[in-house]
Amino acid sequence: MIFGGLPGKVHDNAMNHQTRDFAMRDITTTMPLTVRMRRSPFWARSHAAGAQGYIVYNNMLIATGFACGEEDYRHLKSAVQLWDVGCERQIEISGPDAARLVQMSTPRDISKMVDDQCFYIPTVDRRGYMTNDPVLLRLDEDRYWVSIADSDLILYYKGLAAGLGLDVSVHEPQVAPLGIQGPKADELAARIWGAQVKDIRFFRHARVDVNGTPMVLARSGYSVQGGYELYFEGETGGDILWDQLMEAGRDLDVCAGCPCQAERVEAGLLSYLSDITPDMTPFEAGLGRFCDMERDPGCLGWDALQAKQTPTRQIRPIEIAGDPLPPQGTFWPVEAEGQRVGRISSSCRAYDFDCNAAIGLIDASHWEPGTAVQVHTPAGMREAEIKEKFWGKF
Ligand code: THG
Repeated sequence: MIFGGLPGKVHDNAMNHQTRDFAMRDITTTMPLTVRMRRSPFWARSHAAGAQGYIVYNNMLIATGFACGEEDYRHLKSAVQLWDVGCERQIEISGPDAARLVQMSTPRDISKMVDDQCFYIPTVDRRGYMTNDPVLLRLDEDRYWVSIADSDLILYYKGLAAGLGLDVSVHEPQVAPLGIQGPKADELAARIWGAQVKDIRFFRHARVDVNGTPMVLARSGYSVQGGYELYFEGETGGDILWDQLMEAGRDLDVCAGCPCQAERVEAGLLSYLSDITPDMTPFEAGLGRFCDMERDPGCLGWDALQAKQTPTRQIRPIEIAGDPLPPQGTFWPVEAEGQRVGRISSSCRAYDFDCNAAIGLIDASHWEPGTAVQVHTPAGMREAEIKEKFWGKF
């Protein structure tokens, strides 16, 4: 059990060994309640399990932690967690022009995608600037889900569809992904859906039966510990599935969790509007490997990107010296010889590597691995070094 020290009394329910009675704890102490902060079918269970804070993402609440940062991190790396990531909204694009419309938004060639495939795609505007970094799912040749990060990308698709008179439907379906993340995720998913789910390859998906309804289960997720995302459809029944997973995974120490800042920063998983901002190209974001620049696949920003293929600043892993740092609420300036050479957008204590790991956007003059720089942190000026690679799995 990883939730030692939390307020609230233990509710030793046979269905769910880790649910605690948080009925007395009112989220309105930190956030006024309103329907505009939408909540997924898993929110009530996730909240009852002890979510300690939330941010708003795609107009939905997403938890930011359950135990202390280090406990959440160690548990994610050793067991399995259920993540209410319903805020990863789906834009469903269907109809004869669906592939064409999706392709207009990304330089990654989607023409060879197969029906059970997922692609991580940079999406760009006509000038080649990042509008989002979604996971794209191909459901069939004329039906896609664009699983978005935090921006109103749906309006771009609706605008293009209307302006160009495309034969497509663009809408946001009632779909809320549930992350099943961690090294024991395979075992847990197999207990619920059968051993064949272990054969789903990375960034592929299959249909599984969820209490009578077929739903998409993909091998993907915002961690590098392995696992799945179940694209849960509908507004009810999330609590039933949650309880089934908790019960089936009791001996695997399954717990509620959420994307873990320390684990994702040390692995170099980027976050749109933190690490990637709307003034950046995919090349600056280090996402050039997801851009097909040999010939234009039909992306509206492709010509602009051609001219921007050699960036003058780029995302880099950075190690910041010294003790653990406070949480990051602003960009921290990066300097060399008193001149600004970049910014830190995300940082963490990389517990397994006993250092402060960070994601920075660094000018070409100082981005070589081994370069010494200084970072203005709320805890004072710190020495730092550009690294060759992110730290990743331990
Ligand atoms: N899952 C789903 N939708 C999402 C996210 C998610 N939408 C928003 C946000 N997260 C998108 N961000 C990422 C970032 C990285 C990865 C997935 C989503 C990722 N990247 C691998 C990498 O970079 O090595 C693999 C990329 C690939 O090979 O295609 O997994 O978490 N549903």
